[in-house]
Amino acid sequence: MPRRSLAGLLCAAAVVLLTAAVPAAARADNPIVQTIYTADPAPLVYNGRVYLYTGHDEDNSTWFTMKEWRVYSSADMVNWTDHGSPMSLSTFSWAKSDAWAGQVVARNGKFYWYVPVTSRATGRMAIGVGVSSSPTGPFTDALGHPLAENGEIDPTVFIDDNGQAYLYWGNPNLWYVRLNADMISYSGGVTQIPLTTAGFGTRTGDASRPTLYEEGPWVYKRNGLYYNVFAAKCCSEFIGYSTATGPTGPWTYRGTVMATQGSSFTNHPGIVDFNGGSYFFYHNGALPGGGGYTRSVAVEKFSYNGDGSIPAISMTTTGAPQNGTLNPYVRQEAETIAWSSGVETEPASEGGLNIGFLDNGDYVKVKGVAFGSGATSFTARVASAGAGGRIEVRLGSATGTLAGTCTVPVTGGWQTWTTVSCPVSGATGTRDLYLRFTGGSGYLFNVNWWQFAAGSMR
Ligand code: FUB
Repeated sequence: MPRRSLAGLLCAAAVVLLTAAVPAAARADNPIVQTIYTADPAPLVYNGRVYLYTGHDEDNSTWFTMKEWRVYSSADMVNWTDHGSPMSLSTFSWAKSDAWAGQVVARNGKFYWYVPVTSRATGRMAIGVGVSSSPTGPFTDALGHPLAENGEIDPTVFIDDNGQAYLYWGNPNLWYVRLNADMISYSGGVTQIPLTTAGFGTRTGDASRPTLYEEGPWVYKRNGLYYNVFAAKCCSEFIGYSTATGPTGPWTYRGTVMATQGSSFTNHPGIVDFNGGSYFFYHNGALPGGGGYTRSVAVEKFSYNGDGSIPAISMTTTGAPQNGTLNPYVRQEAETIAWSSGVETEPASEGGLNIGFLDNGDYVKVKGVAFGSGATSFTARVASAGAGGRIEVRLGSATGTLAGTCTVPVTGGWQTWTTVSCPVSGATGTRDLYLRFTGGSGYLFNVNWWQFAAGSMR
């Protein structure tokens, strides 16, 4: 039985096509995830890392066919660790379909994930809440029923300085409730935010929707000003924003954050500050096979203007600059990736994920690896029920300087793990690391983690 699904094969083929189309020197780091299609980014800064919550567009989708949500995290904005899918439609027994755009907020040592799904009982979109004690899950249904249900989507949650939390959502309208401190109930009624042209701009050509507001609100506060960044106009969407002096308005339309671009007719904003920089997350159709229903999340760094306004931001393939470096002398997960070609991820029997479905020539790029005065050996945790093969440790590009080669044996199972080591030389300073997987035909092996050492090999 083939291990890789047809969808997986198509996805991998798409990545290979992209690799062929992009010369090595111009290797891009946007979109953030190359192993699957992702959509609706929702970043959260917690404990020195950025956690990125996304939806998952199924391969070959011709609608927003979405069954699960995914989590990635990074300490440097370029190397992202895949944490898999800690929440899916099956988390909510009352949900039928449509694992669409949500957001996670942290409070009281817990993580609350607000998501829209279609209710099995009513057939309408409703807002559910997942809860976990870890930002990477697993998440469970906090309520066993919707928190709110009015047929509308795209929840965003903001906690004000005084502790009052607000849940906003809506398409075609815009609503909010005041959440209680438990984050899973609310006080007062569901309130509709007036969609005035002063507040949300003027849309032409659609009498039923006079303002630009479409969906995907992202509400936050900066320097005493409240921001509502949202997907505007349809279709194709652009990203616009409004500001207010209070969390419930009145809102004033402030203009465009990201103009329509990027081969997806939707876009979806998420904004955070991290280590002194500001970052704008969005989605587009940049991967091969990508489009309106096969989207990919991406990130750009930006600076607010002096008056607090947001500058116009364009999509790039280079993405945000690296914030710091990566330490190769501690265990690094193989699924920590700046860019990859032909690689997929899956749950590992030893915990976390492993990379797998590796064919000859597939590779992972890890950016800005701080080797310092030099590494002398490379160690990897590997498993193979296939052909086995070699891990080529390369620097600068997938065909760059060969610093070492580790042989991977057949271990008798795709989750039967062993540790291999090999000497390396020339890995000094801060370099982009490429782990290139070579061997015969078919799937070669899986990799769970890797680590370099300095000093003499034992
Ligand atoms: O991903 C499904 C829907 O598409 C989201 O809920 C909207 O924001 C749009 O991105």
